[in-house]
Amino acid sequence: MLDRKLDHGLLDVAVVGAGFSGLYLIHRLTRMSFTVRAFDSAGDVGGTWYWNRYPGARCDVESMQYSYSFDDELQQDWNWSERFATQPEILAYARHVAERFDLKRLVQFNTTVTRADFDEASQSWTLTTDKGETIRARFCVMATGCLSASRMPEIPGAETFEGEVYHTGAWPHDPVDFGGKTVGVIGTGSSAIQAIPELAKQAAHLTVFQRTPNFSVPARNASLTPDEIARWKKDYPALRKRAREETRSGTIYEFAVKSALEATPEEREAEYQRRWDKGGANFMHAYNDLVVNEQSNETAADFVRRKIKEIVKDPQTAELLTPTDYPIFTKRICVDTDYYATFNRPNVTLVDIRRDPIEAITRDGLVTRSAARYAFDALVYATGFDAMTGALLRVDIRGEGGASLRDKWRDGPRAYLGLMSAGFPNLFMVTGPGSPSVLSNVITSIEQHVEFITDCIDHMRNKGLARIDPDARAEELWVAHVGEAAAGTLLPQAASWYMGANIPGKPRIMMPYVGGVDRYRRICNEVAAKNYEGFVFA
Ligand code: N01
Repeated sequence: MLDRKLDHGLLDVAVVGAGFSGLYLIHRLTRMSFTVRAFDSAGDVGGTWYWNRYPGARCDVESMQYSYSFDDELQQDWNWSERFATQPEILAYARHVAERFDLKRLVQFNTTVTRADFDEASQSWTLTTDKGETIRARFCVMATGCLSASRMPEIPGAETFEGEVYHTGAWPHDPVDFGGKTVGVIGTGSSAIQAIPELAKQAAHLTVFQRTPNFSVPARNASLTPDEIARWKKDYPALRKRAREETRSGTIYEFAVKSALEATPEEREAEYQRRWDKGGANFMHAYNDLVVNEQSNETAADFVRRKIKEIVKDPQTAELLTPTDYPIFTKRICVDTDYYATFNRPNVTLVDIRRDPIEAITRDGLVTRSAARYAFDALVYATGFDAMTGALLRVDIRGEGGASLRDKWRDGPRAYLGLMSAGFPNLFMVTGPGSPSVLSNVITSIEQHVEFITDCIDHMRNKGLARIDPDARAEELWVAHVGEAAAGTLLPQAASWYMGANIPGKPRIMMPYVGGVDRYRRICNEVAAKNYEGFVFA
């Protein structure tokens, strides 16, 4: 908790958010002797892992890689128990980091920052919280996360439902008992795909309302053996360096060096099967052109479609679960445990709400356009997030001359390197739109951004500079580059949350930078080396 005896005064840095970005910011800034405070709506550290407590929640990046690399003793001391860590274990890790580096004392929890205003005269930010407090700081860093603003769809009658209501992204802290209950789930994204097999084990009956089927590959999760852990730990620094500097996703996979079209159909089948059996997102690296070449992509999509048919016994259900209208990997690939097989259970029903959309939520369930009625005791919204920009724009950010970031980004987010937006001096974003962020192992990207930002603030202190703002032209060129990079891939073909397509009215623009973590890092390093080229100091 924030030490209340300390007057905030004029802080060097105010940090919004105490997830993995916020924690590392506090750690680095305090070690550089800056005064810093962080603010978070949650009651504890952990960010998205604090909120996403639904049954089955775990990370789809392997735990030996989904962790901080900045402190070798930390990575040597911490032991992950499974190949893919559960949400409780990731949250325990975040708490461990906060305690180990004594970070919690600088976080004010249960506090939502609602406004941030830049003051020209003092070149500083004033943050306003939901408690009516104001905090002044020379720099403001938005460590608000890319997938932290959970989203309820606007369905008529939602407020009339008399049963229990849950959202996967804002799950209660106490375990929910679905035993003997009838349960409805809306959505079939990553969260639903993890939750559905667990809910099906508990519920008397589970009805899944699917609008768009998703591609999912098996996790093949297992306990980590001491040998596996030791193999990683022996070479941790070198492996981390490789992930940071030589991979597009900030994660080490088994990368292929050839196109799917260079392999014979038999070779391809064997390779996809081998990766399917091994489990995890490694599947998507079977060939080096699966996200850029439609024909190659189709070979992988076809393999997964045949798997769905093989696993799901009822042919009609299998067909409904099979994605056909977007390339595989253009939406975030899901990684599951028994997702498709769950539809073989007698207590699970799949309802196609693309053909027959939900008309309204009712007192005891929902009704579709064709007047089909479904009743349940509990309704689970697995309807995702206002990704990348949602959490940022929930704060009313006012830059130079009182201009609003919401207005500036009305037609889509614009930021130089995904780090700062012109007209909003001294305001940084961690994993902001236009950076690799959600297309990478996000902890790798967080570390790179936090290091860039803190080094930049330190550079300003050393040079006696009070203000930094991206040059409008540099920003324009970067936004164009982000768009061109996306256009060279198949990613814009899907109506994904990467494109803002899950939020009615949100501009359709590829928000993350697809150029890769390795390339992006080199660009940022060059920018810094050239005296922060593209930024204007005063
Ligand atoms: O959210 P989503 P998510 N009526 O947006 C449906 C990360 N994550 O929480 O596709 C009916 O993917 C929507 O349908 P459609 C991961 O990066 C990671 O599942 O819009 N349905 C879709 O099926 C992931 O990609 C992990 O047609 C509606 C679903 O709800 C990201 O978070 C685990 C609807 C939303 O899927 C988001 O995943 C979990 C409506 N009005 C999440 N509105 C791991 O690390 C939405 N839907 C493993």
